[in-house]
Amino acid sequence: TTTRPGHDRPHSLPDHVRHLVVGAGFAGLCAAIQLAQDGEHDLLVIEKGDDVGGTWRDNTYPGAACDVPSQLYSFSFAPNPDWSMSFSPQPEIQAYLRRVARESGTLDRFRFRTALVSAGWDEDAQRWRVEVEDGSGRHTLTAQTLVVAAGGLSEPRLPDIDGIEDFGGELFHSARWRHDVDLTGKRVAVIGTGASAIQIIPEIQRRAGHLDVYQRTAPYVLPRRDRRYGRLERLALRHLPGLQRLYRTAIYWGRESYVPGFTRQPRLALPAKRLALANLERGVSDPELRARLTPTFEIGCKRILISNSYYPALDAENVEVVTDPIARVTPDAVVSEDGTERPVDVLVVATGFFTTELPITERLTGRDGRTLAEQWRTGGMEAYKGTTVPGFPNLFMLVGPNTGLGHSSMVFIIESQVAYLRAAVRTMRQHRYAAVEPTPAATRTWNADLQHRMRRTVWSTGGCSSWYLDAHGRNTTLWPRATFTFRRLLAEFDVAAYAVRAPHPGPT
Ligand code: N01
Repeated sequence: TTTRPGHDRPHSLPDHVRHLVVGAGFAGLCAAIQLAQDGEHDLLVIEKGDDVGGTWRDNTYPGAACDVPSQLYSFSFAPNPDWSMSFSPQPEIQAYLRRVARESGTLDRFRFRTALVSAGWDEDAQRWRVEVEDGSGRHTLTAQTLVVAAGGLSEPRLPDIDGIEDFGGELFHSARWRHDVDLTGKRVAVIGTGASAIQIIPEIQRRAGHLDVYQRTAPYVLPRRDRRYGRLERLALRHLPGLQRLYRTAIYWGRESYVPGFTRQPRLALPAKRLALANLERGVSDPELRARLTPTFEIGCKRILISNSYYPALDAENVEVVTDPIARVTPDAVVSEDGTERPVDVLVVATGFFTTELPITERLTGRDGRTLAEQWRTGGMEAYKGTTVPGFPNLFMLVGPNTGLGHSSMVFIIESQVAYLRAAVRTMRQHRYAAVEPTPAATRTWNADLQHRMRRTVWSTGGCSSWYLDAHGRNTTLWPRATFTFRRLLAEFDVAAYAVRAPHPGPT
């Protein structure tokens, strides 16, 4: 038996599946739906949470919304005429993903509250041996392909601050919002001023008695050109599918034509920089505070943020922006390096995620017995086309190394990667390959080219440190070229870049 002694196999978990997808966010959903559309019904999706949605299930903090317009930040195969705003709030995106999952007819292939414990490639069987854990215990199964769609921004990173573990009030990460903690009238502190924090801060400022914002680096914040879709416009979008496609295309090209340009040509970013500084000037009346909120690096080096309410919130009477570094946390206060102790009831850490040392890589063991984390420890994360990895046959990573975007829709990237996965699966069926694995040479060439391109971008030269860069200063998270180039390069499965294995004698 493949079950652990003492545990009956729940009938819902098979011994073997052809395709095992880990994660049910945008990427996992896309993979499951499109594989099923191709007739690949022997598939299973495991999800450690209790719902689909991934980041949009987890990030429920007040003010959570997407800063990419929803007409583009949605599946091309599942348009939604009902977005209420151009930049949709989190509950709407989550409802959209639930609806898409339900209507796809694939939900019976999903197992929720089921986490990946480990997955190791079995070279003899030419399969992945996978251990999962659900409410009833641990179970093993095998899979021919393993699609890791666990997200690039899914594991919260808590700040390593002296004494923080002894804090006696409420403390939580932005991605694990505690809705049971009432902030009304409380002394609240937020650590961080990234994309999450700037959405949270205006909401907290309205409720809290006092708010301290601990800023390590001031971000650039552009005005948020959001708008509500009127009734007539929504009607038109519903009945004229061509209009939705037009919106989507216009938004896509609007972003695409600007973003790749300015990452390499700082002068193209000057209008955006002026706009961000004017936004600061308009939002903050106190010149001394404005000076502290003025970024000291090139625009675009970190993610450019958008908000109309962030600066006015910081300018409010009940808010203090603390730029003196945090020295330590006591059971009831945050102490900055100048010795000032600021009492706090609730500490919100909006300090981001593990991005270059993904915890899931500790759980994946390749052909030679090394984990992916070990393989990446020396040289940093790298994959072939951001998707496949030497030593890890039949592993497909969605939102893998160098596939992230600063300022366009990750859904576009995800659909491109899923197209590549589908093409690989078709090739494997057609030629009866048991396994495909990218060659080290192809992977080296791909990454050398990426890193060469990275050297000239604002992410490397802009004078900031960001989650885009790893401990060696290499940008292993972002895609440095146009997104349509990514799509073109992944449109077909380039089997010449792969070592292929003949079918094994057992059942598939
Ligand atoms: O995290 P971040 P995030 N002491 O890593 C600070 C996406 N997203 O959750 O800049 C003090 O960007 C850190 O300071 P510094 C989006 O891709 C999208 O905000 O490193 N401060 C920074 O200010 C985004 O980029 C949406 O000096 C500490 C902040 O914490 C990504 O998620 C919305 C610290 C972390 O910022 C991550 O955003 C929200 C310490 N020890 C997020 N450690 C959309 O709208 C860290 N910081 C789509």
